[in-house]
Amino acid sequence: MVDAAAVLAGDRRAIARALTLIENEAPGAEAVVGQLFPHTGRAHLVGVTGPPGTGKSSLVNELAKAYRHRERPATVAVVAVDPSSPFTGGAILGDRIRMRDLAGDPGVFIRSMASRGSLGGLAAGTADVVKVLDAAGFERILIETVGAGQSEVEIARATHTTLVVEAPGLGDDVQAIKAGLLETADILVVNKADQPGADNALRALRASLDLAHPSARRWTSDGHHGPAAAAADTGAASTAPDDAAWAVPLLATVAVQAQGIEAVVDAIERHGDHLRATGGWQRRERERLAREMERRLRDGLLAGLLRRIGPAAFAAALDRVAAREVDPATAARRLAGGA
Ligand SMILES: Nc1nc2c(ncn2[C@@H]2O[C@H](COP(=O)(O)OP(=O)(O)OP(=O)(O)O)[C@@H](O)[C@H]2O)c(=O)[nH]1
Ligand SMILES: [Mg+2]
Repeated sequence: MVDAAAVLAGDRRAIARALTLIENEAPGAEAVVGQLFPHTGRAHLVGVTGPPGTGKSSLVNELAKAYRHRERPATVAVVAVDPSSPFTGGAILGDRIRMRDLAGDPGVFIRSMASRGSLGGLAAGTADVVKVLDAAGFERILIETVGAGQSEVEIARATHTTLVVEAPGLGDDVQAIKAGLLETADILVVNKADQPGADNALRALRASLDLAHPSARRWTSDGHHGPAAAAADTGAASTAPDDAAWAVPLLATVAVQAQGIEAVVDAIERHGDHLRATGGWQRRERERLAREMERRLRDGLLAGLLRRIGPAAFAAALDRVAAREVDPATAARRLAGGA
């Protein structure tokens, strides 16, 4: 039994139990999330995504530390989503070891999620895990996903702020990576700035940013707003899409030496302020919830339909498709229509 009141009070064991329930897709998980949901909506959700090995976990670790050491510390939850490795997999184990210096701090909660079943299940599970941590009162929730597939990018995007982490030396396919990820970035970080090629990576990304966001002005080097953002701050652009006025900051970090971390924290906070000032916060909130409802409708409809059709009828239809007697669209339509 999970005590929702204990979760709301921030009881770590109750939180852990609720998360396990969700991860196991256990009966009762939905009821707990339902009880907690009215208490959600306060946390600033930050997605951290990027190609494998760019230093996302190291950066998240440093960000969490930085939040704890601020003048007014914020409580932080970290959710590491790893669709590829099983629960005891090396990557997550490595993450756990790296996170050790945060252990024992009641203002930090770290949870790794691995996929048991489908990626869709992972997205649903992550959304619910985030709700629990939000209800438990964590003020910032950092969600790390490897930006390799659509589903992982979707998880990172289902946040208020998306941070894309790149690293030098990814070679010439730097363009290809950008194509999917760059438009989703609210903040772009080149980590491993101590490595050769960092300047090139920064230059290339700056150029790509200018292409991806042609109307946006870069943050000037002294950190002041460009004119577009300034207009938004005065409320003059309050009806404009929030993203148009936000100039994506491009920042360099060395996560393993804790360099450049404060600037990233500042950018995250500034982006949160920007969203609140422009109505973007509510807009992203609605988008996120709409996507979740759509996903649950889709999953529910599909599951119901497959149940109704039954595995035998599905297999029979598949046989005919495989034999090229029927095309997949026609077969699917007939199955759906019961014909
Ligand atoms: N030189 C250098 N190495 C770094 C830096 N940040 C991380 N690393 C190293 O890069 C490797 C990968 O770091 P992770 O933090 O695990 O990267 P990740 O993006 O979380 O990796 P995945 O989750 O597997 O995609 C580790 O060996 C880190 O020690 C950095 O700023 N400079
Ligand atoms: Mg990682």
